[in-house]
Amino acid sequence: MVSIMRLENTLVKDARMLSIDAKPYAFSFPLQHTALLVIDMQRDFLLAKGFGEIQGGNLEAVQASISPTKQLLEACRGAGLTIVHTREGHRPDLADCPSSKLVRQSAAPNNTQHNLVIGDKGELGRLLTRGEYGHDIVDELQPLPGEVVIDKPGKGSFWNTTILHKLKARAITHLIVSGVTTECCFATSIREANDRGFESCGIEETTSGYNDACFKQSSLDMIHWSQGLFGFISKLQPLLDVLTSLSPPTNIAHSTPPQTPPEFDGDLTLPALQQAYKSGLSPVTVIEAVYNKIEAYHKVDSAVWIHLNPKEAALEAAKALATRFPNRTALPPLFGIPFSVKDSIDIAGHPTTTACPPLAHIPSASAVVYDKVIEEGALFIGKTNLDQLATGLTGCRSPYGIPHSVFSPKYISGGSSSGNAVSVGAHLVSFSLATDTAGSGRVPPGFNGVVGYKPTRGTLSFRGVTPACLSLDCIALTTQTVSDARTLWQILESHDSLDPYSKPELAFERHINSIGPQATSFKFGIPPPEALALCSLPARRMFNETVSRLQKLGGVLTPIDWSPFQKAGQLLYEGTFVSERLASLPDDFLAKNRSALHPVILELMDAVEKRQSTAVQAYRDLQAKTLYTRQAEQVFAYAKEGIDVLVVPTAPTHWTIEEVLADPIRKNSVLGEFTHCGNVLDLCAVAVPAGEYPVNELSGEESDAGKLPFSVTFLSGSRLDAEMLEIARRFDVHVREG
Ligand code: TIU
Repeated sequence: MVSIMRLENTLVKDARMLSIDAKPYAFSFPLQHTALLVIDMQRDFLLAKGFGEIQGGNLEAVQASISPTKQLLEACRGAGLTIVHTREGHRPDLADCPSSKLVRQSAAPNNTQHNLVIGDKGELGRLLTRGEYGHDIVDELQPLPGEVVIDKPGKGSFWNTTILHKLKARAITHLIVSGVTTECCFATSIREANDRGFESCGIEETTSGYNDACFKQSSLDMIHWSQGLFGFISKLQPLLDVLTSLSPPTNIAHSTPPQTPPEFDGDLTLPALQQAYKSGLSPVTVIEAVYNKIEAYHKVDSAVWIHLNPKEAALEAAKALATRFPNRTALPPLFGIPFSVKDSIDIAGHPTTTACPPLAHIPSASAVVYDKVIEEGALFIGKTNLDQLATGLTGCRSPYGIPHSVFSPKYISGGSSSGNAVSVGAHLVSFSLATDTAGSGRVPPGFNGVVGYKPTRGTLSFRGVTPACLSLDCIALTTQTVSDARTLWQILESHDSLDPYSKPELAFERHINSIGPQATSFKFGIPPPEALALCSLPARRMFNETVSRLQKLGGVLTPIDWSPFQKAGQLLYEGTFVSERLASLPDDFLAKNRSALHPVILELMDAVEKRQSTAVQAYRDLQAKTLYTRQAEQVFAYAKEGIDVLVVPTAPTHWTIEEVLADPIRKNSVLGEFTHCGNVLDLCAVAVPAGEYPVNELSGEESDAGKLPFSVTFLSGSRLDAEMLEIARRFDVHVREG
């Protein structure tokens, strides 16, 4: 009973519940988890001479729905809801158009109506064809930057689209539905949403069809019939009343920028900067502040950056951005957000070193992920230090110096993405683009009090990055909060046909739990005591506290089989896979560059060569990897005993720089105990700050002042990122709010 009450309290705090009069009974929805779905408000369906006129003739009713839909859209934008627009239509080559859809209606024996079919040239362009004027949304309801637009080939919004994935990625469980036509795409979409676990409420005045007299009422009645067969139906006014009554700052999106621009308060998290920019803050002010901080931090740690973008260049970019987006109510999601980049990721015209001078070059094209964040308005600050060849978890293997933890000059920053994590942890930038092969995107964030997210491999393009171990590499995101990591993930995620390891865009997705205790309770597993024995005393204490915290958040501790995770981790360095680190380098690279390599990297690579691993051994390892991957899938299976997330300490302990320098290889391998398995088993993972402990609890030296960060990593199965991130986000918020 107590735990249910606690759960409900967390729910209420986390997600404000609103309620409106509806049929068959009041529709209650958590603001933070609700999206507005605007279906197919395209010129083709609403304007004369489009596809709709051929289909149904009477456009009066559908046109009358534009104005109420605009009211609804503005109220939802003002309340900060996720907005999703859909457009029905097909690729210009019609490859995604089934023949039935193309032919059936025009094949009717006494057809006089369907003389033009999909793809034929009409007065608004080719009918229902992507890229044509008629296919786009009417002027009044045009999407704003950052709003989701789903191009769908079917009547339903879910068939052959990424909508379910995008809604889950934003932790949406409830939908407010509008659009045309009631009998067709509106009704089909609500039925599809119902099967996927959503709670939907259709808004009467914001939907209509070509035959309202006969169909509209029955279509709506079918949705709420039998005490809510598919969902809810409400009038517009009650919803407008509740949304517009919400207090600012959620309504600030539509307020006029004040005459005096706000001061920059130093908060670099995405929502804080987005809000400040909407209120008129200049990106130039932020860039000035960022460079001042970088200069000051250089005195604390001079090993963070390998290449800083000249301040003048960053200021120019900030000014150009302000000119490119003069309308502060329609800014792209990363407008003016400062970021750093691991120096193994290419940026055209800037050197890439991978902390290995013999590999240094100036690329002519940028990595796909870099281009995407720039496209969305982010501002590049500099390239950060890393363990040479992105090989290592310590941050002590670079010819450009040893960055230290932002918590203490004695303690390591972690690697290989050392500079990334320090640049975010020291609040020099909002986020950093990193990589993760064996834990490089998780351990450094863990040692610097920030978030490190490694999406499922192949869901973000890896093109334009120097590989460490290509078949296991992936992009990782370093941020202040899980919520920021999730926002970036959604901007960056897409299939890249030129990246051979890129996964297909569409995958089977589980249903969501939108209501009841299942919506917030989850099952989690942890490593067995034998595995945790490797941890330092404070790490064990903090991990136990994490388990209690998760239980307070609705987590149910569930026993698991740890062996696939442990064995997969061992495969990475104790087997043949480490040879792949040599595979991307020229055959004679080691021999030719011995003097230019970091001594620890040289020792490692020499050891790999000396092993003379055979093809037979490599195949055995590949077979073992496949077996452990299947076994791990069972742990996360969609079954009663399956868990939602595996929770582990990000690293077993936090070494001093001195300790690592004295024993560089063994100290490094300890750090990977809980990260190595991640990419071998095709998992997703996110490292999240989980409190701090006194340095002397670890060192045993009374005189050691200060604190060190503790971090836990949430892991889940391939492509279960959305589910994992939402649990991690709730944990993150809980820790921050104490
Ligand atoms: N009525 C009709 O033909 N509609 C469609 O094809 N699409 C939508 O309803 N959007």
